[in-house]
Amino acid sequence: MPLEAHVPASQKGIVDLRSDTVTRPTQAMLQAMMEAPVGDDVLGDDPTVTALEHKAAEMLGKEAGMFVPSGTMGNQIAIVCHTKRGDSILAEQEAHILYYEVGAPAVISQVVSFTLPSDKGAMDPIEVGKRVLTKSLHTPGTSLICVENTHNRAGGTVIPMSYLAAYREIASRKGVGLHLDGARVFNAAVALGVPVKEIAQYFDSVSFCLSKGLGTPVGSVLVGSALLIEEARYWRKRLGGGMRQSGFLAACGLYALENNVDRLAEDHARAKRIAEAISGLPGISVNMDRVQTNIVLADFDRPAVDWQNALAEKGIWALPFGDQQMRLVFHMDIDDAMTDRAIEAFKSIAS
Ligand code: TLP
Repeated sequence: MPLEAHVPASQKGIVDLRSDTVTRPTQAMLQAMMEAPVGDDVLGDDPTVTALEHKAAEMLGKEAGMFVPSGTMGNQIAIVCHTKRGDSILAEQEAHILYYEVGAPAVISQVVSFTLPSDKGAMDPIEVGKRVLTKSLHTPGTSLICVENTHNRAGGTVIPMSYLAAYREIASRKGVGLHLDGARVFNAAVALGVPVKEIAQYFDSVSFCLSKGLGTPVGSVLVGSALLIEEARYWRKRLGGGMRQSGFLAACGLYALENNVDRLAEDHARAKRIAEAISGLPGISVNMDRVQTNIVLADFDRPAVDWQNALAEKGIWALPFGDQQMRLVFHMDIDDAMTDRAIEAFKSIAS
């Protein structure tokens, strides 16, 4: 199905690199949606939601899964299930759960968040071990370590498998939970050339997004033990995340898990191609070590907002990611020709 088929007229000609959340469902995905048998999922009888939850759990090697409206809800429900009020969690200092979820761990779970710096999103396991606090009359005991893979603010970087194994060893030895914000865990799996299960095996819970590189309009899945997901269902309802005929959305998720995983490699290749083409143009540099999946962080010698405006005039949309940095994100709705147009726009603005 040609791309034009699912891009509304108002968006035609725009190369939208703001996020991999901007994709529209393809005709095939819409077809899957239309054919989905549905029920009332709050009453527990939507067969398509149940099928998605089973498939997700199976792919990630966990006992159970729960469909949620967003990655934020998946992460925050995981945190509240792993912790008690007054506990602490440990996460990388620019982790999405702390940086972009508007203080939810403090508001919903009422936990203290301790942070660690990282090398490209990967916290040093030795430092993680040192920062796990034992509960005492004085200290808020650590009950959860959170990892993000791929790491968004680090530029879509993949956390090395050896680090994941080390975090697992620490979490088991110290008796704390280990959660993965795997919004883009399928990008990590494709970049490493491993089944996603191999990454998920180290974690007690994983939240992953269907609405990013996998190309669905809405939704994430939280997977973990049957016990954790049972508790998670109470929290989803409490937070207003119980949805009714959500099988229409889950059908997109099922379609994406079956059809859109391997193609993530194309997004990675395009990200690498633009990074190589623009790095070194006057006033632009890209740290190529960070270009590992579908995200490119471009550093400028002038305000990123100037670049944003100049690019927008040429039909290229992207968002500043700091005063002099811009994030370019590749996804299903960007093809080779659009990548070339973006490269040409950068070249003409830089010259
Ligand atoms: N990330 C969005 C923005 O919120 C920044 C984006 O455009 O990248 N974990 C990670 C690592 C994420 O990148 C995101 C979304 C989420 C969780 C939250 O997912 P949603 O938006 O579904 O709540």
